[in-house]
Amino acid sequence: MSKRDLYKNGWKVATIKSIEHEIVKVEDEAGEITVLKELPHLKNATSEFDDLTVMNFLHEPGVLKYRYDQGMIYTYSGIVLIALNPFSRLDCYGEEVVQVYNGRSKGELEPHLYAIAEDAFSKLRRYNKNQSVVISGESGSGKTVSAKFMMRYFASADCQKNSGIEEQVLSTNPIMEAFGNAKTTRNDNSSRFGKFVEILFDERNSIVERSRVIRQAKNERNYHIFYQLCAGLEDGALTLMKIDKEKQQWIFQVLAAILYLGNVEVDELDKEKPITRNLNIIHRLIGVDMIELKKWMTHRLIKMRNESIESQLEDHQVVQVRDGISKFLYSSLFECMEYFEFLCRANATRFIAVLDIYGFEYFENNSFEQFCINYANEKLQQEFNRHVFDLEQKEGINWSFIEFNDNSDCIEMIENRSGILSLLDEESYLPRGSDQVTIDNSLNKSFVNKLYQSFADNKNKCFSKPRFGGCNFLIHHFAYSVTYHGQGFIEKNKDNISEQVRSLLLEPDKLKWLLPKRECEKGSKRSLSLQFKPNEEKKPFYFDNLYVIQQLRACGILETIRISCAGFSMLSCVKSDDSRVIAESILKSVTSSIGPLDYQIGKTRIFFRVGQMAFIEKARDDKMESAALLIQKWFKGCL
Ligand code: AD9
Ligand code: MG
Repeated sequence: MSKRDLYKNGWKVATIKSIEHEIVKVEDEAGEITVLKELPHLKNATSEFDDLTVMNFLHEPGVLKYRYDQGMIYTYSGIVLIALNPFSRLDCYGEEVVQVYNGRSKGELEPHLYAIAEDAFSKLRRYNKNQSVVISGESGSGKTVSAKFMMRYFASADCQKNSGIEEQVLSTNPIMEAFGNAKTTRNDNSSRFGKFVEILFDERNSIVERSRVIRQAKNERNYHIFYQLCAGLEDGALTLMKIDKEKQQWIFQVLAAILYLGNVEVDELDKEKPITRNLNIIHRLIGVDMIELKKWMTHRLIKMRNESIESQLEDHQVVQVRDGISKFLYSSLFECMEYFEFLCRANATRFIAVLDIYGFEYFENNSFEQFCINYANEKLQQEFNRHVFDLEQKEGINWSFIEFNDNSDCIEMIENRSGILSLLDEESYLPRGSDQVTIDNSLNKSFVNKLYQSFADNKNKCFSKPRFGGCNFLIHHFAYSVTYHGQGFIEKNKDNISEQVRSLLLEPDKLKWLLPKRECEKGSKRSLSLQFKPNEEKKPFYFDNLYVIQQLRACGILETIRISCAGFSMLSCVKSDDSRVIAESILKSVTSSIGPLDYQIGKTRIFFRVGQMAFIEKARDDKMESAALLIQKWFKGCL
């Protein structure tokens, strides 16, 4: 086993032959000897764990590979469920499996998404508290598929009481995906919007990636809906969302108009030329005034103190306006679809939320879209850290301090008052903002130069200026370091259209219904602020040791396990001193089964060692049941 081999494979199984003077000799299965300067990770006696927290020797887990090779894609790691993408259709999601998990507590059965769903469902009922399931992972790792199975579980569990919900919840998925997903080089069905679905109670927030409408990277595609439109949509796909025929027709017309807008060339807009076929079709489709549209695609109004003057736009600005209109129309349409989805759900007082966002991504060329997506993932990771590490450490619990991958510096660099987003906004709204390194290198004129100045010169550890900078800059994210190409950031960030174009688009009846939410934003200018080789072919059950390790490290899985092993899994809330005393006495009363070392009382929470919480819950259920029996008996006696 050469060191190179080891590096390439992430880990290898070997036997320790000798340890002398801090030199360790190991022999691999092929009989090759390697000399190491430190003790390697020790292999666990068995790999038959379904929760990484119970392993004796904690290291990047061969357990996952062992399970994956046997077709088991789910493994617990304390409160986290790790899912490995099988890239193969599994038969473990059917209705009969839903029924098996229904009503069973987590840990009773094989790890599964349904167990997590059931856990959330039972906590919602038991504590009458809203629950959230956060799904994180790189692009293509399986978040959206998992979210859909979760929703299927909730829908069918809910079905018993509330029939019809399942059909509504699940039927909206294909439509939202048609409008919000597209092929990228990492995922044929990549989400370009973040989705926060609240089941039972309803509200959501999402932002769709707009620039895809006008431009796609090599080997990528526009939103699925455009291809479906061209291929001839099936009749009535939108009917389930209760969108009437007339509105459906308008939706298709807006989509078609976006396609025709893309065909409009700058020279067709020449003042001297007659109205072209493309503009004519756009007019027929969405009813905008052709003459006015042509005028405001090629001119802008500059307001002086007492007068306004129209000035001719340069060619590249005309293209920007044209693309801005497409992006505006598409994102309005997307918001509208969400609104319809919202309307077709029932209202309730409690919810289980499922968050499925666009996963962390990096390509050969990374631009503003990747920056926004990775920033969102950075925030999600921070939330995870806060939930799992910060919270427990702040409770003043007595365990050795565990270092974790704190990404707050990176987030601060992006979002604080003089951070990347502020600099981008500042540059975007300067009359001469430039997103290219200026030839004379005059620093303040370029966004990227401003970044170099603010972060590289100050040696911010989350930022680097590449040796051959050009317009590139490097951000060291929690998951990977990503090189961004600064060109295009400003144009994509501006993402707004002029007052004149906006009111033009709001005029026709065919568009008015589409834009109600947008109208309130009127006047406020808001900005939007490696090659990928492993399993690129999406082969079924292909396990790349190194790549899996990398992903586990990036999201701090091992640190979570260390906390759970060294310490305690949460919780239960302690509100006041009184309840603290009560909780303490309850715990003391059950110490024949739970020892004093199995829990610790923090400032606002109680922490239990792994497994103890389930024990207490079971004890409570037993007590409740016997109390119920007693009451029934007493009641019968009275009768
Ligand atoms: V992105 O961040 O939106 O680009 P996701 O959402 O993480 O990404 P997605 O859920 O779309 O990835 O999964 C990618 C592909 O992996 C799917 O199209 C399936 O082909 C495959 N996949 C993922 N999970 C499963 C699964 N549980 N069973 C079978 C799966 N195939
Ligand atoms: Mg997705």
